[in-house]
Amino acid sequence: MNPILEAMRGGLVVSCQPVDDGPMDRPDVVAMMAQAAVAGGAKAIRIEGVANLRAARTAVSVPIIGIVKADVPETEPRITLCFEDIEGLVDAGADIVAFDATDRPRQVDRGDILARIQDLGALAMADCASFEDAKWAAEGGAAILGTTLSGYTAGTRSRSSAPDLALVRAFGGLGRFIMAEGRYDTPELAALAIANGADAVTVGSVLTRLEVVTGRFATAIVHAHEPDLNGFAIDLGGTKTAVARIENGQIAGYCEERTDGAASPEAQISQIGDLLRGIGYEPGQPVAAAVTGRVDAQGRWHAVNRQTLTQVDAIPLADRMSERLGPATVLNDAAAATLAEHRLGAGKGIENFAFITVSTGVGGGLILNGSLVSSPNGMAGHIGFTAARMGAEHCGSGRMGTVESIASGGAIGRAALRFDPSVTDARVVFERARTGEGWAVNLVDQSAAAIADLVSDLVATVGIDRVAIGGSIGLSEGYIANVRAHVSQRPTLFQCDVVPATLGKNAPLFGAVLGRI
Ligand code: BMX
Repeated sequence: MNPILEAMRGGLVVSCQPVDDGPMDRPDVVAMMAQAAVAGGAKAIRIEGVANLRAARTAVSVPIIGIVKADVPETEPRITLCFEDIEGLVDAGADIVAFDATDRPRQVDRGDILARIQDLGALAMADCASFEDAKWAAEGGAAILGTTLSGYTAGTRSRSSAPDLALVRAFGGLGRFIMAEGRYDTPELAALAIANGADAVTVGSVLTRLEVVTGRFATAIVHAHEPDLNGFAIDLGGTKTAVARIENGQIAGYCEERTDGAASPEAQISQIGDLLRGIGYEPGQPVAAAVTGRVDAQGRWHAVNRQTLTQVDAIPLADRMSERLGPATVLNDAAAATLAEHRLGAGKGIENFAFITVSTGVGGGLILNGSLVSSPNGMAGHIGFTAARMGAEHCGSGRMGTVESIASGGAIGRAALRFDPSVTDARVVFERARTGEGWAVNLVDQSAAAIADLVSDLVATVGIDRVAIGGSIGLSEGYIANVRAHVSQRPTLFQCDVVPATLGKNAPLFGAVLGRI
């Protein structure tokens, strides 16, 4: 049993690395940081630079992991790249020397670096970005395998900003001391690393980079009046299913796939689970979902348009998602988008506001006197199922002549088949309309006219002041101008502001998270 490893096992390692060239970037300050960290319970410290390490060595007796960072032209690796640095660190008192163990090209081969560390009698810690790096290092005799570089190399940059717990688990089979390192910036995440099999956890910036931590607080305060937009969001629409990781109101991770409307709810949840894992989701974390279809007060999910989703009827979706993913909230996609456009987008500051999505279906949501209109049966806002003057078809809801049956992407695509059986979907109709093909121009115009009627109906029904239009059809080029032209032909009393939604395809994702608050 190596006493240095045993001294660290199950413990916290603090990386005392002040911001480069910052006011705290001095050996004496680093030594004080090390002392403070040990006083706070750190079992070891990680230090960058020979001078810093020499100073810290005199201040603490716990194991010290030493590195030297260097920016070498045309070289991606930065951590402990040459023999002189290793010798300097060991001479200064490092017990462990960490080095870049990735297989990226550099002047001194990583195998020679590893051997030199061992020759000098120090323990070698391999800073890895992948399982392959760790396997190579373990076979070379490295004592410690660190997940340090996951997310910081070209091949791993896309990985989420969450800590790479999967890599910690993967190192489990290599029979070496596992150091979880990289983005463990809360006590909960550090504990999660140990729970996932790490022998110790290294934490840096959030403990020793005052500028960085201050910046996070300062940013949070600047955004204090803005809603806390963080979390994993889901948008299950009639055509696409998207997931996103939202961090401080920004989409930090995103991916989407086609929705299979004929799939079972279980299969939908599995697809969502796979997509979420792709953006760093860990089972048990909360999710906020926006879904096409109505969601009643008991959290049950029902398709109104049974052509869009064929197997969705009274599904306790929030419960199912909570069982299979994490604590879940669910609301209708258009209602979610309405919330987002009202709080963050085109409806900001408007007390009586409506959002209409013209996409696979025609959905919507109403804000009256500043609040989202909802109903126990989940039907409130399903304005796509109101009657349209020109409607002559059934839509999947079973009702005849609805706005959805004439204006939605699904309806436009189906109607086009009468004119050209080769047309695949509404996008093709819009392309053909742009080239001036009469039948296509008419279908698009009919859709816009039906939406214009809907706008006037909303003014007549609830006195709406502004309508924002979104969705793949609604935001396509020239569509809103077309709607506005039709609205302007109505008596002024039945007109209102018609604007494009500003959050685009992300509106339901932001709204899902807002709907949770
Ligand atoms: C339909 C209805 C609404 C939905 C709207 C937009 C179903 C399955 N959906 O009117 O609940 O909000 O479509 O949905 O009945 P999307 O699929 O076009 O985003």
